[in-house]
Amino acid sequence: MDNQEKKKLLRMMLLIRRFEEKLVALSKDPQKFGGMMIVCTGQEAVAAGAGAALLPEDVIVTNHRSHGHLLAKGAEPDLIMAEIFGRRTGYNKGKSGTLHIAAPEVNALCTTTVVGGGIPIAMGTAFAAQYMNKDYVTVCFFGNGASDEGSFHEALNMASLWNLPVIFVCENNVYSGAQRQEEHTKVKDIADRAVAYAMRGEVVDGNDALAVYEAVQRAREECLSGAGPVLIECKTYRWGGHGTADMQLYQPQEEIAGWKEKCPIKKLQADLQQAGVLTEQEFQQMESDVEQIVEQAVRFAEASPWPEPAEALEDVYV
Ligand SMILES: Cc1ncc(C[n+]2csc(CCOP(=O)(O)OP(=O)(O)O)c2C)c(N)n1
Repeated sequence: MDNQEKKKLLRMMLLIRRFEEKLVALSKDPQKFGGMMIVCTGQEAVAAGAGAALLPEDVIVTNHRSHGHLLAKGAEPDLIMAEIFGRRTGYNKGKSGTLHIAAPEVNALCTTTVVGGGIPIAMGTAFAAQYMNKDYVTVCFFGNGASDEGSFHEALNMASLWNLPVIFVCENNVYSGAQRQEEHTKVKDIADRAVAYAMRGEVVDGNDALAVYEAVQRAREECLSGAGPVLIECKTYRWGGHGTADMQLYQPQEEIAGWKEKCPIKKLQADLQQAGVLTEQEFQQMESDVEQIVEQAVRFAEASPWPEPAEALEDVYV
């Protein structure tokens, strides 16, 4: 990755951070949308690093913590925000809201909140690529909790059996809802589960955007050469609760503070500044650019029309 691309990576993490912070603020105002928001604050390096390693034709399948994945895949902040606001101009005409956004324009095919539900779907899109002889990979994002679901094991087994071009990216943020990892499995590294399916597994520092980028890029090459699939476990941390309604009583304050010290944005910013690649002024410009993008997205969403009730009957199968 050259220096310009590294700066883009940092900018993407900042955009995700500000986008999510805005949603948290808006969710406290019942006049806006007054519901629970599920955000990825603290985990930005996974979305940004993986997104930077992908090409437009690559597909992503994501889960309930999806906004960062969508932004990093190139989805438009305005259209994501309008969708979250339930407006007709949103990616799914206001029918998805925050939790089911699909942006086929950028091959973000599916957000599913069924924990583990996206994993077999990703296997399916990878099978389609292989069957149609197309050179794209599928990246599936899911949490550590999802790796306990039957769907994870069935999909990994079949993906391995058929050498499918799919990269399973487990975002291990320590928790699943209010449960810590050790309360739901004895397995320490989710990446070890790859061994059971004769697949390559790798643990990556999920707060190091460059490390995630390199791991996903490597896995992408393997997949395209027919040596996939790959399971990548990104060790990271969820700074907030499961959602904004969660009071985080089960998350020790010192644990949160310790992980904030390892902020993925601060890390890359410091690395680039120390290397003389980024000036303080450039960083501040980046901050102000992404803040404007987020403010513009909110303005766009708020100015957009609501769908008409009859539109609920459009775009349905039956
Ligand atoms: C099949 C299923 N079971 C339970 C839930 C409720 N639920 C939503 S998110 C969540 C926690 C998922 O944890 P993890 O997969 O680790 O992802 P994280 O939220 O930590 O990103 C649960 C249990 C669900 N949506 N689907």
